[in-house]
Amino acid sequence: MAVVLPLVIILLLSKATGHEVENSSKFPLVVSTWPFLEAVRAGWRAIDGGLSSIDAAVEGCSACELLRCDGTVGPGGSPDENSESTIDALIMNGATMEVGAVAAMRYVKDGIKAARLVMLYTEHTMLAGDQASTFAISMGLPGPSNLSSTESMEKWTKWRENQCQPNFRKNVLPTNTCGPYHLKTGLNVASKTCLVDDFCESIIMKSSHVDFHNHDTISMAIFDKSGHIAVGTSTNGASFKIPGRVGDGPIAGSSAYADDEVGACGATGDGDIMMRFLPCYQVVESMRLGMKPRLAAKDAISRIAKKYPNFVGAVFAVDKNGTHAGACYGWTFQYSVRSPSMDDVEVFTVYP
Ligand code: SD4
Repeated sequence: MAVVLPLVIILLLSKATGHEVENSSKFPLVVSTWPFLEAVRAGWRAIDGGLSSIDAAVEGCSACELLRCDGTVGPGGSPDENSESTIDALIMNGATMEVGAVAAMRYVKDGIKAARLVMLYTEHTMLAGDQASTFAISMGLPGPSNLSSTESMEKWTKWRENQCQPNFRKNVLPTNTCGPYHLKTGLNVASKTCLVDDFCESIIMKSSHVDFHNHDTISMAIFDKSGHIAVGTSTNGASFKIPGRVGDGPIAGSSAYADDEVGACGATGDGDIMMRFLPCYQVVESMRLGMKPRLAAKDAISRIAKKYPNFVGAVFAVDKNGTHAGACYGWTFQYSVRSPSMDDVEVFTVYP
């Protein structure tokens, strides 16, 4: 985690949870993936101070972008094959279902603020790549900026020295070194379907290099005093991604989802896999049908695990009463909560 705290403090703040946690004095409420304590505090200060849930989610996620939480939020992390860092971000209003998102945005550090600009000042839902950057800058955000850092460049240099391994290519040659890559001849890729019982090597390989250290994201849900929800997500994605790759971060229903009538969800993990299942949409819709947050979270995660037994990911679920729970697969997950009944952020630990 980028918020580096002495272990003893983390342990003091940490609660192991295998069950649902009811929130006695409900709102406002902030829930976030991982022990991103400063981000949750920033979101809390904003919502407790009377900002809207949208603006508070922006404050919370911006704090993480500024701190470069875990090296995987904000600039300076997850270099792609060309060493460049790009940003995926999303904001969603649970009262109106409005969404703003930026995908693979270059040269602009403020992912979540750019997402809010898309939501507030366009009829679109998502802008991507260079054009997202141009839009964000034209609407007042600083840039163009270099999003690389010393750490991201060192990481990329080591990866090059390691013959560009691991990487996200499949069914191409060469396999053990850097590109340029070309299609394997004689391989009918289209006919190669991966049944669960007959799992493709490529899928196993792909998932195995996504782990706790190269894959984190902030996904934050904020309930204001009246229970209006906003969710926000920001990440620089996956290390050594193929340039142009968009993860689950800017996909509504995948990295986050909210509906004031039901509750909210935030996700983290292997976005390439998770976005195929819209796990946060699944969580919210399951809760709409009456599932408790814990079961809804577990169900969404198991649907993915059933098809991709090597994936790594987690979700938190919060219902409209503020009851929260998490579920994870392939790693131990922590999520953070701040509510009126707490003196400070509390961290909940969920085991696979
Ligand atoms: C992605 N899900 O781009 C994001 C990054 C992440 O924890 O880790 N999330 O795949």
